[in-house]
Amino acid sequence: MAIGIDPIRNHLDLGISDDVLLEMYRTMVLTRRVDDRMWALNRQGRAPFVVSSSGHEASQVGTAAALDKRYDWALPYYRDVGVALGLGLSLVDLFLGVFSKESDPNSGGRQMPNHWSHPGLRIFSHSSPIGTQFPHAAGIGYELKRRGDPGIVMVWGGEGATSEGDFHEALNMAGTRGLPVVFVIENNLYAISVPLADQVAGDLTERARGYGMPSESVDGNDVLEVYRAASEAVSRARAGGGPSFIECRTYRHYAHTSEDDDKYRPVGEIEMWLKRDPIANLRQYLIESRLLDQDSEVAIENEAVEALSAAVKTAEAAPDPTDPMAFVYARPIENVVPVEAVDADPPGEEMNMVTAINKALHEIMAAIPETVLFGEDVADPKGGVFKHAVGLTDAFGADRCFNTPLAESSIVGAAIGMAAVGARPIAEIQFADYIHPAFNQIVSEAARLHYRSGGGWTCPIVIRTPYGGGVHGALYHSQSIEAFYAHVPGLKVVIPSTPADAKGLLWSAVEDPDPVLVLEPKKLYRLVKGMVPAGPHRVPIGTAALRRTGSDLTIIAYGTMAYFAAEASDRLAQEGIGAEVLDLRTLRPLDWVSVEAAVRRTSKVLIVYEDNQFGGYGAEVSAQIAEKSFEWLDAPVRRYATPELPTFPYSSSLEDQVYPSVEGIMHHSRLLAAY
Ligand SMILES: Cc1ncc(C[n+]2csc(CCOP(=O)(O)OP(=O)(O)O)c2C)c(N)n1
Repeated sequence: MAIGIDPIRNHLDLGISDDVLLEMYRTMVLTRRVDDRMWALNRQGRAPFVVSSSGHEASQVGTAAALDKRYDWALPYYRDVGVALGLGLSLVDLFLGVFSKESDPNSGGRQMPNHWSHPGLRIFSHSSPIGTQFPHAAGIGYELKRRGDPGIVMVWGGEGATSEGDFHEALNMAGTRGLPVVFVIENNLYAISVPLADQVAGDLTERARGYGMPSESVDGNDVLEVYRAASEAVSRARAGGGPSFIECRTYRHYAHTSEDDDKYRPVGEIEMWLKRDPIANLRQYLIESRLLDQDSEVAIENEAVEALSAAVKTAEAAPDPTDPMAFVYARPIENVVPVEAVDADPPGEEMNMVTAINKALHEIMAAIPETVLFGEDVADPKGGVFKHAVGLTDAFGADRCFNTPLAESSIVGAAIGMAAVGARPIAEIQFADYIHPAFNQIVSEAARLHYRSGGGWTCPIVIRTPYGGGVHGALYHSQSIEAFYAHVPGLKVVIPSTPADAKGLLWSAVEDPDPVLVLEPKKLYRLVKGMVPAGPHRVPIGTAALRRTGSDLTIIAYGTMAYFAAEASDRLAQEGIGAEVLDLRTLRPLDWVSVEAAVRRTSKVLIVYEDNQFGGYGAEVSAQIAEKSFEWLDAPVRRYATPELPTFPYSSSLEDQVYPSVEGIMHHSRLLAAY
């Protein structure tokens, strides 16, 4: 038999009615015609960028058809025109994306075409970094399972994506937790120009089997075979049988995108695969099954072309987006009232910072049932390496406070997915030094989600992590990472320096619709004590606190350095130097009005931070003061930070020389006061 569909097997045996099969055929034809039209529009200069889907139709339409549109969630990748159409994305919506229009439901013209997002269809926002969608799918699956939701998740990618760490982390998480996720890989033999042999050692399905899930490879050009595998996997997931992996072996007919010269495929290969065209396969089957004749075939083609022309016309005429600044944050924050009075310790019970965090987590999780806390070693009986999570698993159950595999990217990625389906995840990175594998998920995904989906999705996740030095933690338990993340629009970054603030900022972070990175100065965990109010206590994000007053200079600091600065101020007062201390508490957004008011009050500013000085957060504060408040200054802005070191050395005799100290702050303050 020249074509790929086994004539003995019948679609009815697979539970596909004649009408449904014809509908699948229609969607496959439409997908092909969309691709043709996109290429034509590109050549005419009307569509700047095309991602081609031709050849993948059976893999896409066959998998999407296995989903229950009432409940299930989908994370298609950029090539998945057939998935998007199969799930109900309208042609107009698709072309609004191609023409990057204001009403483009995917991104309001912010992302390239084919970066799908449609909350109404439960299609979660897709971005460009390869593989980042897999942990999102695991997170969605986790939350659906936890809630007993009837839905399951399907996530798609190319075979190149299976080399990314996120792919492996997500499969591992799905495997260890038995999550209802179906992983579909459309193996078209090339990742742009890189052939399969240079991409994958061994067999794709073995990769998945290693994570403890059923895994099979199917002819991706045979829509019935694809559907059979997908519906089995979907049923298994829905019945509580956990994740599955499906490799669809297929081929893309044209170049990777309109930017690709396509000069890497051997002569004859394309022609060989064209003979296995998935649409021709299904057409032949339909004809043999007497479900399609020449007239109906022509009618389906004409229908597709007419619908396309109408959609292109409507979409192209739609208004362009106008405001590039919209949607950076779901809740933009800008403090407008400067802090003038010293922040008094609130009434409450005295405790250290780590106890305050533990109590806050207990209260928050009791008050907000959507909260879920997870990370490495957080579950009872360990309760976190700093003991801040003790009792949470016992109090709220093993599904609300749980250990994850040791894989930071998927910790954050899963949080993003959980939040997409209504959870309020509190993800923990055990030490800030180990947050870097999650940089992509934090910066490219969480921080950009609201913006890139034109406000379609929020990302209310909290990422807590202990950071900073002065604890003999050496190079990999001492890092200050705030500058990397405070640089990123879309993220909020907070750092408490008192037990009350640790609780209050955490509470505000959990309730905020944007991703919030909470950096906890671990040196202060047991060093600082203070009064902490019982019950809900919120410290507004974006508002600094005045810790000390003084008219000779202002010390701007945060975290441990704010604590040190307060002590330095007390000792300087005995020398007759009045040093005001402004504790920023939030690094992004910066409480500029309070900084500006402080500059006007004292006209001299010392910025203290324990990161290395060059390019640190203090550089930004200093630059803003120089730009906006220059006339108020009586001396150059001074910075006191760590010298240019790759973090603090282990030996006390070395670390003590370079870790910023109370004496150091006093020294710099004296110089500034005398200027
Ligand atoms: C992390 C990352 N690295 C590189 C790229 C550039 N890039 C875009 S598509 C692509 C190939 C992806 O191949 P595959 O996953 O097999 O999917 P296909 O495009 O073949 O469908 C590459 C390298 C990217 N988008 N993201």
